[in-house]
Amino acid sequence: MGHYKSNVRDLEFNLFEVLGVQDRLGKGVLAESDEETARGVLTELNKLASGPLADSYADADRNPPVYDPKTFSVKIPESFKKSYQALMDGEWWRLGLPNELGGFGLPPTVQWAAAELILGANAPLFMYMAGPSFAGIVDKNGTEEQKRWAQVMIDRGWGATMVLTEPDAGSDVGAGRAKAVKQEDGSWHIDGVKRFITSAENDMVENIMHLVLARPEGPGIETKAGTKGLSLFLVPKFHFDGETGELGERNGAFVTGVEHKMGIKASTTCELTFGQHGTPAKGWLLGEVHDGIAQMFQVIEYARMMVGTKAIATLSTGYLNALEYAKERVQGADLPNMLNKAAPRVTITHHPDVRRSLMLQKAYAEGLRAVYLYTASFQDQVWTGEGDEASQKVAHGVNDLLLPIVKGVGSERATEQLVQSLQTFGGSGFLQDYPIEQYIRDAKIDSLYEGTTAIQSLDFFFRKIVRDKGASLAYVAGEITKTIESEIGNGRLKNERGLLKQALEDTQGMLGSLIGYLTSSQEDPQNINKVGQHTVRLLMSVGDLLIGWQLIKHAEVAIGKLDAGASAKDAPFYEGKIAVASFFAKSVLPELTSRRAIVEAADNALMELSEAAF
Ligand code: ST9
Ligand code: FAD
Repeated sequence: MGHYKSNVRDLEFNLFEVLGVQDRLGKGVLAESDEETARGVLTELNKLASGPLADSYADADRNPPVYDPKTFSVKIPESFKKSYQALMDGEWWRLGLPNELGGFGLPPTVQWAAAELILGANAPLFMYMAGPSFAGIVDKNGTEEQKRWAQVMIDRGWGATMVLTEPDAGSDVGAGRAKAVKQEDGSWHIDGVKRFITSAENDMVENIMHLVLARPEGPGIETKAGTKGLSLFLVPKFHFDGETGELGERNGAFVTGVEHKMGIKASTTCELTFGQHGTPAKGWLLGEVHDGIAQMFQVIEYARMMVGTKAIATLSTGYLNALEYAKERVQGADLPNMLNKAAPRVTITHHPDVRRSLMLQKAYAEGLRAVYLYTASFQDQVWTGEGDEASQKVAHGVNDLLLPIVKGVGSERATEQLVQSLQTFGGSGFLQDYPIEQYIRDAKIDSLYEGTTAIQSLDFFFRKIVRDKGASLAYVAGEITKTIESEIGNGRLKNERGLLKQALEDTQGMLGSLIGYLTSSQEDPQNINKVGQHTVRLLMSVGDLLIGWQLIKHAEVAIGKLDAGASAKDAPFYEGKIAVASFFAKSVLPELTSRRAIVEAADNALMELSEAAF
């Protein structure tokens, strides 16, 4: 058996029993698909993920890609190449494409559910497969000529990268110094050094299209500071014939180093140097418009959803591995028999603390899955274009609001709970005999790249709540209130709904305080630092609120199924849904009350302290 333990049952529960995705299929842009197609995709991909994709997971970690500085090239381990080939042969890169570019005609909910399987089995494979999805963005924003390039990228299976970060410009992308100088032939020469660029070199694809942010320069071009002065350039590794895709000369974008790192070692993290090795790095302005940061955010939004889903996928397989181990590992006697030294030894699932930890892992794994698929259900609406202008606006807004939750909360909780999965294994978890230590190393990156958790929290508060005037948040709060005020669960979820009500009030209380500090910063600018100290706490708390809410909604569906007479195979699954909702409501949601008190009592002592005192 490979390392990857998927949870297709729970994916299908979310899609077909909770979100009712099947009702959207068979119409409009989804005309070609139905429930059977969607279930078929999950079944097929699950086989591939658990077998050929998962096969190289450990090997590519122990024998990572090797960089050759003489040729600026990278050798990917053979085992990993085999997995990648299996993914490409199945044409799974079509999943995220719109119909006109050869997509499967499935909505984002199904796309992300399918992505979870690849991401949980071997995430770097998914990242190397970025070419077609990034081609979709080139197609959407490009000139007629660039739209043809997008098709070439797809047809020839090219790789692609997103190139923002520089040594002095990480979170602060606007500090980037790479420049682009306009040439007479309409192209641009890119000059500068970018770092930490994922997939910028590998020997699995014939060409790589780099999507590069650089600051344009030249006669008649106004140079602007910050992110708004950046433009997005298409910079291929090899020049190519725009019609046939046939490769030409090497372009001057060279990988000048590959990082040695803690995890996701199969994924190359590259220093990418433009125009400094005797060959100019030629690029073309995307869509002939200077709108780089907004264009790049189309890529970033996709990538943030991917990163959150990756983290959640890893937590899920971590939990299921821990669960399997706990059911078999015999150690100690039942607590009620602790004084009887001759009492029979039991499996560790009999120990209350192991049960507590397993149930918390389950809550975050299944609760976060529910949150990312709930988020994707708004992407479905955007994808199909259904509904009037107002409901489209809501769908866009709620998706934007929830992305930092999926990415920020998903990554933080996954890392934290994967440490608990390891704990379930005792000392054995520390060994490379089990996948958990690699899961922890591989998932840690998720809270760092695509904007750190602090950046997600600032985005959440300032852009997604304050700038949105609370509209999207009010929509979601309204949905939560409907659950609180409903009679769902035939009386069985009354206590849980009460706890959810308190959690909603506590989160609203936290938000109210932060808005208060923000407003008062107009008189005392230092007050904004009170906001900055607590935005991560707010983000994590809203995350817990949403998880608690989704789990209760799931419990409602489960109660209905059990009341209607679920099969013997399904009954434990539904009972687990009710148990996990109740557990989370009783043991996590009450923590929001103390977090609210902390936010309400915020002061600036931390900010007034001298650095020397740290
Ligand atoms: C990275 C890559 O880390 C890691 C992994 C890569 C993997 C690649 C592969 C993945 C895909 C695989 C696909 C496989 C396909 C298979 C298919 C299966 C389904 N939303 O607030 P302001 C824009 S990459 C939208 O003033 P500052 C907006 O245009 C590196 N737009 O910002 C705005 O203008 P306006 C990642 C947003 O103070 C403008 O920016 N690096 C948003 O100037 C300025 O906004 C980072 O993520 C948003 N949320 O700059 C950087 N926010 O306001 C993190 C901003 O007029 N740092 N815009 O609309 C930040 O995000 C900063 O907050 C900052 C601040 C740079 C935006
Ligand atoms: P910094 O920005 O220096 O942050 C350091 C610390 O300060 C963090 O804790 C951060 O949260 C905090 N901080 C910074 N600014 C603020 C603020 N305003 N408020 C509060 N806290 C703040 N980049 C690409 O462009 N393309 C890629 O493909 C890519 N892939 C990557 C792959 C890997 C493996 C890694 C490690 C990085 C990758 N990156 C990529 C870069 C990644 O996006 C950045 O590392 C990330 O955005 C953080 O930037 P930084 O490392 O410079 O940290």
